[in-house]
Amino acid sequence: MEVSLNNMQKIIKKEFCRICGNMKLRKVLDLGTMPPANNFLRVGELKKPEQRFPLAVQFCEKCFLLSLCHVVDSEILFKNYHYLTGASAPLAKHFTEEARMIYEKLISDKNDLVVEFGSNDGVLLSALKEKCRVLGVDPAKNVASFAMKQGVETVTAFFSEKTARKIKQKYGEAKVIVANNVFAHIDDIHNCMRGIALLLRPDGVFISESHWVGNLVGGGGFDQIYHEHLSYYSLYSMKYLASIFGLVITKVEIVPIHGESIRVFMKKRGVSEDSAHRLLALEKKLGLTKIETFQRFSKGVAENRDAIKLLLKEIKRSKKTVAGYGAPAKGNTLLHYFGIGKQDLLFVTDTTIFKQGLLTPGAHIPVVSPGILKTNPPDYLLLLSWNYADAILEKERDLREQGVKFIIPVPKVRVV
Ligand code: DWN
Repeated sequence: MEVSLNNMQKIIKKEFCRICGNMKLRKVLDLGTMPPANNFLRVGELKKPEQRFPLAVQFCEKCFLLSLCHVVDSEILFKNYHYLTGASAPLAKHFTEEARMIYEKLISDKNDLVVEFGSNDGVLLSALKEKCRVLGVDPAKNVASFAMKQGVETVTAFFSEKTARKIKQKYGEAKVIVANNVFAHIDDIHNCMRGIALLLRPDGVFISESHWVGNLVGGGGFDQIYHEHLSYYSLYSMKYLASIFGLVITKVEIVPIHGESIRVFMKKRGVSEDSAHRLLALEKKLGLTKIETFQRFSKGVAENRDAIKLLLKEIKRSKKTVAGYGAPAKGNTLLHYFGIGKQDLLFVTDTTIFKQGLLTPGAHIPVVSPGILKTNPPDYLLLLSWNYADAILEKERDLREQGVKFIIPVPKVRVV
């Protein structure tokens, strides 16, 4: 896939595995070229050419990491960010519960320091700031300002060995370091791990939570593949990475967030609990160490694409209307790869104030406040935020009783 010249300086082809250095990576799914999934546009920006980059994934048969074939410059992806953790109530609840666990199980002194990188709008650290010292790290100034308004001190920078050194000099070592939905976004993961090892107290814990590759190829959806998500972690690949830096994975949980995410606890010393051994056995059983699993997954994605396009065609033929529910980043991968655009969806609703009034990247579908559903509901809603289906279907019970149908798009399309 040739990258146009003016994009060359903004994207590199990843020729080796970022964890183990293996050069023999094998492509398993190619989603074509598309704009970055969180690059929502203002109407006035439509005149400018929209940046599009190749989106494909490759598998490492040495450490079993699934990763993007290309890396887009992180300044393009993260400097002005439209995603707010707090815009999704179930997600805010999840991280508030994680903050409680950190306080109850890992903090023993008010002077203990908790550092979160990729801290976004500070939802997690806000729940801890009265209990211990907290510090956020996030490169997106617009989002970090939200956190600072909540009283969460935030360093507006990418987390790295250099950032960690500066934090250690100013604040001391961290008892807990947290990285939620950011570990998968980092290209130079070795530099990041050196920063963690440098900043973490000898008795400290590093907690990383990322979308689990078992969900990507299982009950979740291919649409979690987009330019921000450079890596798709299994416990196998995480364990390989930790071992390079002398860290031990002492505990692991699969949490029901973003489909299913893997939450890993790493320490400088300790022993692995049974949870780690059990998940490794499950990953082997699911075939997450075999390329054939990912090749089968790719075939299923193409079959689902055909099924969704047929459904939308039938709905259109019956003169019914469809809109999108939620404008998540992943929704833009799904819209692009499935060829769904303004001709299919009237609008997409979203609770994120940053996104309302903008247009989705590429398809340029208007993002509107969910209030429109009270006055002008469509016949069908394509649930692009499928990972919150239970909470949303409950929240929209009235709409459903009026006869509005929800289309759950992945892993296999169904109407509820
Ligand atoms: O790594 C990342 C993943 C894990 O989270 C980041 N790159 C950004 C983000 O990706 P996403 O945008 O796909 O995440 P969400 O949390 O699935 O996005 C949900 C979207 O749906 C938000 O924009 C908010 C919206 N929403 C809504 O409109 N009504 C959410 C809920 C729960 C609702 O009721």
